[in-house]
Amino acid sequence: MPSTPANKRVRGVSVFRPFIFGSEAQPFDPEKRPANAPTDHTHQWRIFVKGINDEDISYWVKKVQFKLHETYAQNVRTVEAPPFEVVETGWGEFEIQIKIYFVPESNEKPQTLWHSLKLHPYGPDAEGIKERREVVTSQNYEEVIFNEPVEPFYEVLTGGPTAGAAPRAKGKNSKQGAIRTAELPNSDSPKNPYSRATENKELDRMSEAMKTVETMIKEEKDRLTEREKTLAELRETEGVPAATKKR
Ligand code: SLL
Repeated sequence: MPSTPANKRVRGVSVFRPFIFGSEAQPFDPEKRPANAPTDHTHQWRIFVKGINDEDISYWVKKVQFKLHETYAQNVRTVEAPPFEVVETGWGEFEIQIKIYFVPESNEKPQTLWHSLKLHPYGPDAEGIKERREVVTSQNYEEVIFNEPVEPFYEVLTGGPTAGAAPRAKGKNSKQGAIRTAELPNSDSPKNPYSRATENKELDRMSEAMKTVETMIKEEKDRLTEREKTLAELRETEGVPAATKKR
């Protein structure tokens, strides 16, 4: 059987994979500070890259490199296996560079993202959250799109051979077991806020916002027409030519 060519691209096909990246932080409980934390540290935090609903992403992510602030010893941390995360303690917020390396079959360059580590609560009830020493989460939903992936990677991504890249029935022709997809769960759960339901809510919110903007534009246009009318009337009554009129 001929082996799959390593560099042949699956033409006309894009495969996307969703993931979440972000941080969680919590102030130390004064009663139980981590024994090895330096005295100026105030928080424990975690930076992570993970699948939606904790889905395993290691079939397409080979490793993740987190570049912490230079105040940290060995500030470049590479995580070769899931969970792709770094747990640390500290006192300050900073930007973390996240570099996602894809599996070797992908033939793709690593992708770089940035995340602002948040230690302090923000938004409504920030004070309450601080007082109760609740976890501060700052995370984002992201999708990586592989345009025309090379054939071996397409197989890794989808769990099946390309077969002309046509959609196949579940399990049919599958060399590696289950067909893989990037579908979101239908509804969210306390652990996972990213679902079709949240996506639909977001779309509704956006179409509401668009309606509001359209109304605002219409009102603004009406006001402008009204002003132009007043201006024309003034010119008429004052009898001053438009070009020379001064205030
Ligand atoms: C700030 N620009 O001033 C930021 C820097 C640095 C954070 C934050 C401790 C490192 C360590 C730490 O939290 N560094 O002691 O290992 O807010």
